[in-house]
Amino acid sequence: MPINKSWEQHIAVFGESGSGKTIMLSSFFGSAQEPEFIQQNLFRIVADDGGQGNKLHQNYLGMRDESRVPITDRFTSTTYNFSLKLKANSQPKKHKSPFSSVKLVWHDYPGEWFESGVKNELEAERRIETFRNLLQSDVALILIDSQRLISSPGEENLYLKSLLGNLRNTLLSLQDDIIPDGKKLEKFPRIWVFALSKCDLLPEYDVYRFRDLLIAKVAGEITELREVISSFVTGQEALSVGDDFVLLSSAQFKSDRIETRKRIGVDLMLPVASVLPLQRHLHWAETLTLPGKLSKFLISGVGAGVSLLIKYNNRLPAPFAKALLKVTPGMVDEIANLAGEALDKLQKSALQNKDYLAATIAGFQKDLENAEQANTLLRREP
Ligand SMILES: Nc1nc2c(ncn2[C@@H]2O[C@H](COP(=O)(O)OP(=O)(O)OP(=O)(O)O)[C@@H](O)[C@H]2O)c(=O)[nH]1
Ligand SMILES: [Mg+2]
Repeated sequence: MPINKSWEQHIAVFGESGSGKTIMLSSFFGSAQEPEFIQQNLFRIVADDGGQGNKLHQNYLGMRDESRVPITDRFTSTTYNFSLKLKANSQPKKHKSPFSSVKLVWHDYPGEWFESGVKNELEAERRIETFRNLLQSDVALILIDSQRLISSPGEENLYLKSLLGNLRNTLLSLQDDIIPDGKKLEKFPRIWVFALSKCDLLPEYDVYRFRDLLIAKVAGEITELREVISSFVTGQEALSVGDDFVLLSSAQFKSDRIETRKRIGVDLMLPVASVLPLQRHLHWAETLTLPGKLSKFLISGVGAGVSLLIKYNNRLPAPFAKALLKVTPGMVDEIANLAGEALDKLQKSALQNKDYLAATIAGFQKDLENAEQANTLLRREP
């Protein structure tokens, strides 16, 4: 199996207008420019488009220093390309990473488009184009806005139903353009995570309460959404819609100030975009009877991450590339699901070898574990 030279993970974010998408992105990028982030991590996050990066950073600084929220950017469907630059490139040759780069591509789908549709032909074309682009994502986030839940006490179900109904209808209306010949897709976001945005407004919520709210109010709509999504893809069993939940807050918004340090879940976006699909895809490839091509596809998409983890597992022969070819999905799954002490060991060994990429991936796995322990993330059982 060839190992990708560049490991590129995409994430798609769906949320109605005002649900907090732009601020989350600004908080994600801006906080990564803070000295403490740079000192604590083995990588830096750089925007491929400097102008776009500066704009996000400026948004963040406006919040941090002047308690000012950025002006809304409705209708601007934008893709943001970030590169993870590893700190040192002084790795000994034998530990050189198999990749030249790691990238995160963030697709922002304008909320207006799924609330009120498009206004004209040109916008319709842009919408299809935007949607095609974001199909490269393994993970899609659906934002549920805490503010909207608060403003309709006792009637949360109306908001939730309309949100999920809009998303479902948007997908249906795009179907003929996305798969005109009815030929189903291998590459499509297969993990749809529910995210409670602005969760600082609902401090009494943990991730279990958030899940319970959705199941109690809109279990039927979630099933319908899953049906629509599954009508796009091959291997319908390899799909997670509403099995994972996360709490998000881009900052703590107080009446007189915005505390950008008090973030929840924003720092999980990299692990959610990379390690979550890695584990899930491997598990599917191992346990489901899928068309052979799809199984291969699911593994190859995340092969880059797997190869790093295999490299640090002593039971497998080096070089890791060879190991990857030989390894059975069962073993791969076991490695990708290392937890606790075993994960610490892997991270330590990677650090000793100055393999900062492997150490970073192991760190991401730990971040997911920690968030689960803090009840801000709930992943489905494998
Ligand atoms: N309490 C709180 N408020 C937030 C948070 N994030 C965003 N907000 C508020 O929500 C408003 C809208 O956020 P945006 O990020 O602009 O929303 P959007 O999803 O990008 O909206 P469109 O661009 O119109 O699709 C902001 O002006 C803030 O007042 C958060 O984490 N907590
Ligand atoms: Mg926006």
